[in-house]
Amino acid sequence: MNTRLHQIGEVTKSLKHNAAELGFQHLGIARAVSPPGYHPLLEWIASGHAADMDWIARRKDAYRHPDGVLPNTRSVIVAAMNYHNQSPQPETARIARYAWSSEDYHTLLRHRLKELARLLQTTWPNERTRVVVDTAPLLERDFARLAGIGWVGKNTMLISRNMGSWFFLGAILTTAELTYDQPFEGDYCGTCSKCLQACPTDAFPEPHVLDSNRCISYLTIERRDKSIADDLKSGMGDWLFGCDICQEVCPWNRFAPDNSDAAFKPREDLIAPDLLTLLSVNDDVFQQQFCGTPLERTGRDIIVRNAAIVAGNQQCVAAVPQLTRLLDDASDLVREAAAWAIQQIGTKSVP
Ligand code: B12
Ligand code: SF4
Ligand code: SF4
Repeated sequence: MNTRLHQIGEVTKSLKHNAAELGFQHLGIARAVSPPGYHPLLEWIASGHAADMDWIARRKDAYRHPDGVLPNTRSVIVAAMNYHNQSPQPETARIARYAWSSEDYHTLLRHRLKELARLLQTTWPNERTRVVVDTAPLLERDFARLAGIGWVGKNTMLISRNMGSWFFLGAILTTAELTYDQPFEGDYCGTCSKCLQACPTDAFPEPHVLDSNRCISYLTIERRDKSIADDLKSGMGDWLFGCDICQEVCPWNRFAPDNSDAAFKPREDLIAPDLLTLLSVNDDVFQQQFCGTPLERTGRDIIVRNAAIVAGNQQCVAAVPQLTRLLDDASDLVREAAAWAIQQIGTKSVP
């Protein structure tokens, strides 16, 4: 066999082996092509479904091909890391499962992918690589499908037949050629539509399309400078940060394996956050408590705003003293949410 081809095969094998050692459950490799989801992405943006996430539209040309992220990319290596943990969800405020551990997943995945990329750099020092987790203009789920990891469910999640959908994705783009996996063909959702029916805010205008304006994950994490419409505040229910409903109801997640990796060990105060404590945090306490966690990203004001909305939805009478104090908060988003919550508690407690 030609030496170069042999080397490509060996490096591909080593990448898969090293990925497993680094805690990735699946690593697939796709050719760098213009992704089939590019036109759906443009339609999604044009329909306003990206809401205020302007950073997506601003870079829409770069999504056309991985070259927009790393010029002359030949291969897109996609890795999946399971974050599932069986811990029961509390009766109180809820944080999405992906955010239960002390470390932010962007940092964790980037670090491990960089370690993996070192093999490419040492074998082919003249080739370039770039590690991508979330923030680059790359349709990660589309490339995960092209790399054979799974299919895009009606809830828009990438689903694997072995792992369900409780996993993160990350990618390494490289100018090097590798051995490619077959794209995942087929759609194992069948006639099921549980996720579409279960979404409390009707965020799916149609299967495979999510309107971020209505998604609790967007509302609790990304919507940081505008108020939330009252019907959506009610739809947020107990969700303080993110939302897992369209994954919890998915039959493919029924037997999802756990990840015992110490990096995903959940923190008690994130599995079961205390609403009254959260309503009282100031910036300093927030920083001390949540520095390095996924919650740090939104900052204190947004978490307190969300906590006020949850208190209103739960008609939590015990929260009224804190909510009353929040009527004088420096943040107008917090003041507005506190006023709404007090009104909810008042309205609902009248027989
Ligand atoms: C913006 C964003 C969001 C937005 C918008 C989500 C969305 N559905 O578009 C908001 C804030 C709402 C969000 C929420 C969540 N997110 Co998010 N998010 C992203 C981000 C940064 C970009 C996604 C994007 O480009 N959306 C635009 C749409 C058009 O693209 P898409 O969702 O990939 O859609 C593709 C398919 O739907 C397909 N398609 C379109 N039409 C059709 C039609 C048919 C028939 C078919 C088959 C396919 C198809 O083509 C599209 C383009 O590839 C990605 C990371 C990344 N760079 O990819 C993470 C990412 C998608 N999020 C992730 C996670 C974990 C979540 C949450 C579960 C967090 C939580 N618990 O709260 C929720 C899940 C909500 C949901 N059901 O999607 C993971 C998903 C992992 C997985 N297994 O799929 C990612 C990949 C981050 C990561 N690095 O791990 N997220
Ligand atoms: S994450 Fe929650 S709000 Fe968003 S689409 Fe899924 S069920 Fe609906
Ligand atoms: S709940 Fe059903 S329709 Fe929705 S993603 Fe899972 S299998 Fe597909």
